[in-house]
Order: sequence, then structure tokens, then C-alpha cells
Amino acid sequence: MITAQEFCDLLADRGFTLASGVPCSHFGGPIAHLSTEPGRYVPAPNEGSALSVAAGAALAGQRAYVMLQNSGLGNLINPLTSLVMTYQLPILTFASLRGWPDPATDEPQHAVMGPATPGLLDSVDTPHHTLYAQDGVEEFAAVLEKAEKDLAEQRAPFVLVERGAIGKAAAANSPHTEGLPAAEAIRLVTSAAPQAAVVATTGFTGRDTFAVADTPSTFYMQGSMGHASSIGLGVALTQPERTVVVLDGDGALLMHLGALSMIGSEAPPNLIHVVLDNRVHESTGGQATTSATTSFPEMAKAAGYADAVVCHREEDVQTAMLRAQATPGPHLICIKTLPRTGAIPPRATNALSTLDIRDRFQNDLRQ
Ligand SMILES: Cc1ncc(C[n+]2csc(CCOP(=O)(O)OP(=O)(O)O)c2C)c(N)n1
Repeated sequence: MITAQEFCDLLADRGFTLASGVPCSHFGGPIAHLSTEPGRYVPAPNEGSALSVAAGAALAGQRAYVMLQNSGLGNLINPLTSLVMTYQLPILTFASLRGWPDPATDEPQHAVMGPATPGLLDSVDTPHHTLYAQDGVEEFAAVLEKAEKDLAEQRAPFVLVERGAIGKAAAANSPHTEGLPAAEAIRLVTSAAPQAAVVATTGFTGRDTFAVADTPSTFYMQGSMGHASSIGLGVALTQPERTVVVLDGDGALLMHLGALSMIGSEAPPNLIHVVLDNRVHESTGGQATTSATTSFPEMAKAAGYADAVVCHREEDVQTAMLRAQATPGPHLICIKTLPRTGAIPPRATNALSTLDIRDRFQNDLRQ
């Protein structure tokens, strides 16, 4: 294992002065380290944007690198092939190896992408090297040396990073003290709409929902980050008599922000889009999102939602949920939530298979 500082320093020594990415817990150390000073790390909404930031920096004469979870390869493959490879921009990308080498030891949403990652890169003729958990500074330097050869040929190499290869750094304490605990916010929302079909976003939200409000009418969307509101739209359009509640995260909403415009345009009256806004990617270690400078309610209203509010307290959530069910939507309810203090509950797939989750949800919707 190398330390987060060694990782960042070796890259800085080679002139890589800017990084962008979407967090994976594998990169919690470097992201925390780089974020201690402004201007070194750009938190991107999705992996394609991160690669494109690095592409812009490369065009403007700066060496930049990208960090991402391999589950985000799907978000990145378009700018990788149609931008970076087409214009031959030398960019270095680090991708974690979730679901690899043995998918059975990781969460089910990584089972397809884990073993497929090296072959997927091969299929688009992208060179890749691997940093293993037991590798030290010397091995990392050798990996970078190989990557430099690719970069010199105007190629865009990947370094695939095994779990445990890079050390952690202490995450910055969240400066936010206003809001509700996430599990409490979820309990308030779901108990105010007990008949609703619920779609819970990836990460800790699904775990909290499973812990405090599990019902067969809940779809736990593990993986496919950023798509909970689109799934909710599909359900709401298909079942216009049923209230549909989407439990989203700030990082997840930002990942595919265009969904706001799609929902505003389709205008399903039965959709309540709840955003649990803790301003961080809490599930991957608390790396900042960019939500602190974004107003989700104003965006939703501008995108055509019927109503959008922000809630800080229990009473705000109760009032917002009553209103959202009494007047036609789509509604956006942005609940400010606090940094987590207690234990992290187990995920739904510890008790249910993904097919159980699908079948329960489908049966409930058919009734
Ligand atoms: C495409 C993709 N990129 C990255 C991840 C890794 N990931 C899992 S949860 C998460 C953070 C989600 O942040 P947010 O929606 O704000 O919810 P929170 O973790 O704060 O509850 C990330 C980045 C992922 N699952 N999928």
C-alpha cells in the first residue's frame, strides 16, 4: 500500500497539478489530501465530466488526472472514445476495481462491471496497468513510468486500483450543523406517505430506508447512481393513481441533473422528489459535492416542477409532505441533512436478493 500523500506527491512530481473525479472509497485518501488546498481537485458531477475537465486542462497545457469508481466507466466511455481518443489527448485515469477479482466479495451492483473492466478497456483499445494492494512506492513509480510511455504516444492510459492499494486520509469535518439526521428525514417522509411507491437512491440512503422504513413497495436502487428520479418518473407515468416518492441524494441528483428538466417537462402530478442534501458523498467517505453553491428548489422550479421547497426541521418536512399530496406535482422537497454520527446500517441486499427487491416491488405495484 502507498499513502495518499505518496500517491499525490508522485503525481505532482511528474507535473500532474490538477485532478478531477467522482469519489470511490478507494480514492478517499487522495481526494481528502488534495482538497485541503483549493484548486487541486475539481469534484465532478459524473465521470464523463471529470474526464472532460482533464481534457480541457490538457488542451490548455496542464497535466491532469482523473479518479473514479469502475462503476462510472459507463458515464465516461463516450468522452473517452469520442473526445479523448479522437483528439488524442494524453490523460491519465485511475479507476478503482470494485467487484474484482471476485465479484462475490463485493456488492451485487459490481458483479458485472468488476470482471468486465479490463476487457471493456481492451475493447476500446485503451492501455491499462494495475496497482495492487501489496504494491509500494517503487511499484507505483514503475506503473507511472509505463503510463508515461502511453501518454508520450498521445494515448490515455488507465491505472486500475485494487482495494487497499492507497491509504486513507482523515476526511474533513463537515461544517454543516443545520438539518435533520438522514434516517429521521426518511422516516418522516415515508410515514407521511404510507401508500406511496418509494425509489431509494444508491449508497447510505438505501441502507437507512431499509433500516427505518422497509416495505415491499420500496425499490432499493443499488448502483445506477443518479437514476432514481428517472426510475420514479417511469413508475409515476405508468401508475398515475399511485403516489411515487423518490429518495435522492445531492451527489446522485447532480450526477444526472438533466432528469430535473425531463421530470418538469413530463410533469407527473403524482411524483414527489425528495433530495437528502448533506452536501457530501457520505457513502464514499464524505467528499464534498458541489451542492453548497446550488439551489435544488430553484433549479426544480426553473425546470418546470409545480412546487419546490427546502426543509431544515421536522415541521417543515411534515408541512411539505402534506402539501405535496394535496396539490398536483411534480414536487421537489430538499431536506438539509446532518453528517452521520451513528453506525451505518446494513444494505438491503444483505437480507434480500436484487431479484427479491424487484419482485416485491413489481407485485406491490400490480395490486
Ligand atoms: C456511476 C457511479 N459513480 C460513483 C459511484 C460511487 N458512489 C456510491 S454512493 C456515492 C455517493 C452518493 O452521494 P449522495 O447522493 O450525495 O448520497 P450520500 O452518499 O451523501 O448519502 C458514490 C460517489 C457509484 N455508485 N456510481
